Amino acid sequence: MKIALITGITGQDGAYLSEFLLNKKYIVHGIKRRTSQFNTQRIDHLFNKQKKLKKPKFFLHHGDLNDSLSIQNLIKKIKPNEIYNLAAQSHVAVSFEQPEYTANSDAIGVLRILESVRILGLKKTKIYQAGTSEMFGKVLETPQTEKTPFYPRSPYGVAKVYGHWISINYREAYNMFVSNGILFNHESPLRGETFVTKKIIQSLVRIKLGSKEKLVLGNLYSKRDWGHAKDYVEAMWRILQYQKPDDFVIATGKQYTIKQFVNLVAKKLKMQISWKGKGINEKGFLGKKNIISLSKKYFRPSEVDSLIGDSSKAKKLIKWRPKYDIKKLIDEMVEFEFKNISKY
Ligand code: NAP
Ligand code: F7E
Repeated sequence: MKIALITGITGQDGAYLSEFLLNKKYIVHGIKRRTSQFNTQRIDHLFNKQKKLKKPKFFLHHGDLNDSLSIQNLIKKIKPNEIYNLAAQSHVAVSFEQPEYTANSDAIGVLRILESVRILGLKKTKIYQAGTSEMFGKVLETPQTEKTPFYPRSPYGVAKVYGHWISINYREAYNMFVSNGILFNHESPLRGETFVTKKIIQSLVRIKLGSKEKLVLGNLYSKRDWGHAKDYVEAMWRILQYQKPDDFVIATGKQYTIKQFVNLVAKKLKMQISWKGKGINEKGFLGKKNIISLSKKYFRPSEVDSLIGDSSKAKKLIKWRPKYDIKKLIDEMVEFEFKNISKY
């Protein structure tokens, strides 16, 4: 029975990956942070189900990527076959406000895991590092592949570039099995509420149900390649099952602007939105009612304008195929909101 350790288990991907690995009969350990209120909502259903079994296979431990000792002690105790390093301060806009914290967890945190595995001499432990399309930033090539040079545009992107290269360095210097996934944006009903897809869907569903609120956004014209987290965690697992450590781009190969995403959600909700005005004064109307406006608050000091990935390598070598397209993703996210939003 394989043992997996997931950092960032309380996040979107951590929840989907836990479920995926439990279904594959793994014993799953996860690192969660101590918080003043419960932060395990995304995985409680898995935990409660496992708790009732004679031999539960799901365990949570307190720890933090910014605390070397907690990481090293846990790895020593668990001796995992596979480590999925998903923990990160993952919000790009927040990384401009907390650059040092972001670097500590998203860059040096990776080093802490690699060093722990190296010092402990766990030669068979495989490590997955959660890399991101944000490393391509101001893109130097379109579409982006494993060979496209990086040009990060945020403290988050810069920290992840360190994580990427230190993983390759440990692979080459110490012959460790360390693989990088370079994952493009992936969303789901479990997506954090401050990321743009979830924010748009939650707000438009509330407006559809009669809320008087306004949806306030930033840049409507950046383009993203959006997939579903369920497909992407399967890619993480496939990456570690590949015969050798390697790096893989995971993307759908299709891109949409934020405005197109809003229009697709509105279409699903049967809301006819018309757009008027330019620049920061651009507004979205439902009939005569202004329901969408822009605020400088949500623009970033430096933006990533356009991302679109080419996953040919993953398709060929690890046989990864996404099952969701943007329509299916939006359908699932919208339906989830209707089920979970009761009253406004
Ligand atoms: P997420 O929902 O924001 O989850 C991040 C997780 O990391 C949470 O469990 C969080 O704990 C934990 N965490 C944050 N800082 C930590 C620290 N210092 N020590 C320990 N745990 C910490 O992110 P996600 O969307 O699941 O993404 C998973 C990983 O993939 C991240 O590394 C992200 O940067 C990367 N990634 C994401 C995407 C995407 O589109 N989703 C694309 C490419 C790469 P709390 O619950 O306590 O906050
Ligand atoms: O922004 C624009 C914003 O915050 C997408 C993380 O998972 O994916 C994610 O990073 C775009 C940007 O995701 C709002 O300016 C407009 O151009 O949903 P997001 P992200 O920055 O692409 C990558 C791959 C990761 O690795 C990250 O961890 O939408 N935008 N208006 C807005 N964005 C937000 N959040 N809020 C707005 O109101």
